[in-house]
Amino acid sequence: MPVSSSPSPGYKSGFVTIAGRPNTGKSTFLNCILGRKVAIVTHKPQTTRTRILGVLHQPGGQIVFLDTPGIHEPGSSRLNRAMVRTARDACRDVDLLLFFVDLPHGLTQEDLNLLHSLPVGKAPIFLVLNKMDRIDRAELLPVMARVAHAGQNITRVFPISALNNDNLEPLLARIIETLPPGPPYFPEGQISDQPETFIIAEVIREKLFLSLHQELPYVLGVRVETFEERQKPRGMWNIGAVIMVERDSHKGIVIGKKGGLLKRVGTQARLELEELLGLQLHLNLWVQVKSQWRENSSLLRSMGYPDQLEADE
Ligand SMILES: Nc1nc2c(ncn2[C@@H]2O[C@H](COP(=O)(O)OP(=O)(O)OP(=O)(O)O)[C@@H](O)[C@H]2O)c(=O)[nH]1
Ligand SMILES: [Mg+2]
Repeated sequence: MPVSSSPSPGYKSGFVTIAGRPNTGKSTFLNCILGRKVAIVTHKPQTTRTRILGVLHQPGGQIVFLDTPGIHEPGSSRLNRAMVRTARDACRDVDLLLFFVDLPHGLTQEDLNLLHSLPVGKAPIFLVLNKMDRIDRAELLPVMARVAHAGQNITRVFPISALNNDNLEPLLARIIETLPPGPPYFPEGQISDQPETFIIAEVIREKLFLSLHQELPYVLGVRVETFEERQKPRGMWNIGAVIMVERDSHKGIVIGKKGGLLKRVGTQARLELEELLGLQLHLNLWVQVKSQWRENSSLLRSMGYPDQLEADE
């Protein structure tokens, strides 16, 4: 529902979904465009697990971005199926799709198959070739030749570097141009719709993703159990968060020798969250073994992964 029924003449607004394969830089792009971290980023695929909303307020319009989990073969877990379904569903009824491609990997057949399978209807598609800082100009030519055969409703192609904020301005200008006239959907100042407890859990998960290897990042989840201001001293907030893992052996690894890994992750998360939230924090983390947590729909919902699980039940 728009928040104002009488926007200034020429004002544009609309929903723009950011989709593509994992690790193509979708969340990096969203954070860069907003100038604020709303989505966590790691070098590992499948970092984003749910739809992340980010609102960009511009003088001439409002862009509501939906960052999505990278679309992958979902395998067997309910969490992964929900991730993929969430991403696909976020492509429906949008005003524009930004389809992200990892430029150093080229525009692969897998990218094209995925693009053709998305339920975008008649919405225009911008192909965003990200990570151009990692290739030579000459390497762009074969990719552009392939784009010509990509078909679909691709109306524009943008080589960019989300990491270096390179070439984002023309992309932004074209996005605004493409959106329909309409009033803003969100009030000035609102950047996202995620509760603080969600971003807290996500930042903790990001630090865990960065510190852990092999399958461990994928079999852990974080849920914030408490987030409250202390009576004394006021201005200090307590956060209690549980890290769920699937096996006893995982628990030991996450805690680390003499609790070292957990302590390090806790400090990294706390420092970042203090800056992000502008609060003084005391962060208490503990690890719990819950063998089937990725299959448990009520647990998944309580962790902020509510989208589209119903159809799976
Ligand atoms: N060199 C380079 N690296 C980038 C660029 N954009 C993103 N990255 C890196 O690519 C990796 C993945 O970035 P994310 O933003 O998490 O990618 P994503 O598409 O959101 O990944 P999923 O959430 O797993 O689907 C990170 O290590 C980023 O730093 C870029 O323009 N250039
Ligand atoms: Mg992401």
